[in-house]
Amino acid sequence: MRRFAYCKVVLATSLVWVMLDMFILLYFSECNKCDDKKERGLPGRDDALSRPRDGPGEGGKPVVIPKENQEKMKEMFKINQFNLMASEMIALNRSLPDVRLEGCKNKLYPDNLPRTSVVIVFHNEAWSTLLRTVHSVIDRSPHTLLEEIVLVDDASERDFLKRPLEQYVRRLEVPVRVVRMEQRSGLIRARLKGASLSTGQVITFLDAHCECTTGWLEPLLARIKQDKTVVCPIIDVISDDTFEYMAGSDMTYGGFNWKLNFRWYPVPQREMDRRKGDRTLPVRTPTMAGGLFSIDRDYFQEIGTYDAGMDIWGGENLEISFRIWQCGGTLEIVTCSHVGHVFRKATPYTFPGGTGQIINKNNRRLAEVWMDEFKNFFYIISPGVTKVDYGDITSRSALRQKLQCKPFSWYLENVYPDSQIPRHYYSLGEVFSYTANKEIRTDDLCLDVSKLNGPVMMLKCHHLKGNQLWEYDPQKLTLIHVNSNQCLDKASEEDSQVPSVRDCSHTRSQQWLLRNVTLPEVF
Ligand code: LR7
Ligand code: MN
Repeated sequence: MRRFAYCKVVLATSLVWVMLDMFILLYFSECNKCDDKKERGLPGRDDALSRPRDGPGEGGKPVVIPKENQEKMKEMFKINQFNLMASEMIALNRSLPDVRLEGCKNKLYPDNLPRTSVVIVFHNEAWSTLLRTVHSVIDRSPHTLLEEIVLVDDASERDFLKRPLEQYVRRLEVPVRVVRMEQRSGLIRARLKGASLSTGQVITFLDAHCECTTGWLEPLLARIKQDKTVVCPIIDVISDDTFEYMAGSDMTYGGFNWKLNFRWYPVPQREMDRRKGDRTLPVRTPTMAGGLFSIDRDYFQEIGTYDAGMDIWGGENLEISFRIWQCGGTLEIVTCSHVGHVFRKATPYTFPGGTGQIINKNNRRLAEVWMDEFKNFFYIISPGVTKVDYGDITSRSALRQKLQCKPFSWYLENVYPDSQIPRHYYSLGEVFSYTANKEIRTDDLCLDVSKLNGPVMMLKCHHLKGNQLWEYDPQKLTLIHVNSNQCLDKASEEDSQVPSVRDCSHTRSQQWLLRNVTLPEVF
C-alpha cells in the first residue's frame, strides 16, 4: 500500500516534470507571439546572427516600424523603455559605422597590453540588447586581450535570462559566465560581485545595452598602462526610438550640477591647450558617466572599489570620480575608443524602497564622505535630502583617511575649475549663494535684470558680470544691481509678487540679510 502510494507520487512528479518541460519548450518557441510582455525578446530566433547585411539597423541605420505595427511597438516600448520591437529586428551582430577621428584609425598600440574581463550587470534586460552587447564585445575585441565576459544577473524576473541565457552563451567562442545575485542588490553591489569573480588584469564595466565599435578596446588598455589611470570610451548614442547609432562628441566631458546629477559639458579651452589641440589624445574628465570604463584590477582594489552601502542606482559614478581624483589618480575619456549606449528617458525597473529615497541616500553618502563643506550646495538645493538616513559611512571615511585623499576644494580648484559650484562664496542661504564673482546664483542659474525697474529673472550664468553683477553692502544690507545702480527690492502685493530692482530707498523691502558673509578688504 505504502509502496503504491510512493510510486504514484513518483509518477505524478515525473509527469509534472515532463509537462513542465513541454510547457517550457512550447512557451519559448511560441513566445514571439505570446502576450506576456515580460517574456518577449527571447532566444530562438535563429536568424538573429545571420541576417542580410542590408537588413534593419545595419550600418547603425535607424529602424523604421511600419504603420500597422506602431500600436504594438508602443506597447513593447514600455517593457524596457526603449523600442524593443526595433531592437528585435536588428541582427545581434549588426554592422556599425567607424565613427573614430581619422587620426585614431591608424594608431599603433603595444603588443603586450593587459587582458581584460568585461563585467556586465543587468536587471530584467531585454535579450536582444544584452546579447548584442555580448556579441559586439566578442566580435570587436582581439581575443588575446579578452579574458572573459562576466554577466551578473541582479535578480531578474524574466525566465529567458535564466537557463536559456546560460545555454546560449555556452556556445560562444569566448568564455562567458553567468553569475546570479541572490537578491536584488542594485548595480553597485552587482558590479562588485562580478569584479570579485573575474580574473583579468583589467576590469571593463559595460551597461547591458551597449555596442562596442571597431578598435574600442586597444586604446583603453594601452592607456591603463599609465599608472592609476581610469579610462572611459566616448559614449555614442543608440537611439531609444530607432536604435540608430550616432557618434558621441569628443568635445564634451563629464561634470555635475548642484543636485549631483551627472551632466555633459563642453571640454574647456585649458584641456584643449594641454593636449595642444590634438583631439585624439585622452581628455581629462572631472567625472565619468558611470557605466562604461576600464580600470586595473589592483588599482580598483587599492582605491576602495565601490561604496557597497549604495543601493540600486545612482551616486556611484560621481563617488568613484571624486575618489579617483582626490586620492591621486587620473580619470580620462579616451577619444579613440567609441562604445554605444541606449540612452533612455525613463527607468523601466523598480527601486525597492522608493526612487527618491535610494538616490538621496546614495548621494548623501557621496556628499558626506567626499565633498567637505561643499556638500551644503547640494543640501540647500535639495533640502529634503538631509532627512534621509544614509547609514554608516565610517569605513568610507576611514578609506579617505588611509589614502590621504585631498580636500574637495582641491578637486574644484585643480580638476574642475569650470564647475557649477562656486569655489569661493560669501554666503549660502536657503535658496541662493552669493559668490565671489558677485553673482547671486543657484546651480548654473544667476539672478539677472535687463531693464530699469525691471523684474529679476534666473538666467544661465554667463560669468561676464554685466546684468548678473551684484554688490552687497553688509552695513546697509542692500544688494545693488551694478549696471542699473538700483537695489534688489522684495516683491510687493501690487507687483504680483515678482522681485525687481528699484531706486535705492533704504526701506525694509530692500534689505537682505546674507549669512556668513565675510567680505575681503577690497570689498
Ligand atoms: O538594480 C539595478 N540592477 C542592475 O543590475 C539597476 C540597474 N542594473 C543594471 C542595468 O540593467 C544596466 O545594465 O545596471 C546597468 C545601469 O543601469 P541603467 O542602464 O538603468 O543606468 P543609466 O544608463 O541610466 O545610468 C548611468 O548612471 C548609473 C548611475 O548609477 C550607472 O552608472 C550607469 O552605468 C550609467 N550609464 C552610463 O554611464 C551610460 C551612459 C549614460 C550617461 C550619461
Ligand atoms: Mn544604461
